[in-house]
Amino acid sequence: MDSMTLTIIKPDSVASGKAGRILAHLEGAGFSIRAMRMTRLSREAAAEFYAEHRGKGFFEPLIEFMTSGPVIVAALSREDAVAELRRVIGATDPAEAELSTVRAIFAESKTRNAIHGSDSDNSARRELDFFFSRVELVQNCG
Ligand code: 3AN
Repeated sequence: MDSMTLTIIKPDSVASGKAGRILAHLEGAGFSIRAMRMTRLSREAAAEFYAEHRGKGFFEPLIEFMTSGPVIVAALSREDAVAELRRVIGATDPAEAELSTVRAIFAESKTRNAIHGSDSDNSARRELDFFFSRVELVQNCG
């Protein structure tokens, strides 16, 4: 059965004109786009989204980067969506990401790493709720 996960096409991808190719890559990997929006994260929104990383060394650079320009947030569905998206995205550090993963192809560094994918079913639920209303998600899945 299909499940859902959340992706963010990060500011580096949008600014360098890679958003369309990344979304095409995800569709090619079997994901359906169920909801999607372009937005610019406020500092408050980014800090809340990444609350679990507060206090870590990379937190400030991460918030700085994620608020540096527009992002595209999307709800994606397919079978085993969370794990499959993580696999298709590749490792956090693009230098360690497997060939043909999104980060191996499109990312520059550990921070400017092109894309986000929820890391568990619980995170996916929280992150989908963070960006999309239940009504939006249910309507678009009918
Ligand atoms: P992922 O996006 O691979 O799930 P997370 O959720 O652990 O990674 O971290 C969130 C974001 O924080 C990453 N996408 C990356 O941009 C940044 N990040 C994580 N670890 C580091 C690190 N050691 N150095 C720099 N940035 C990091």
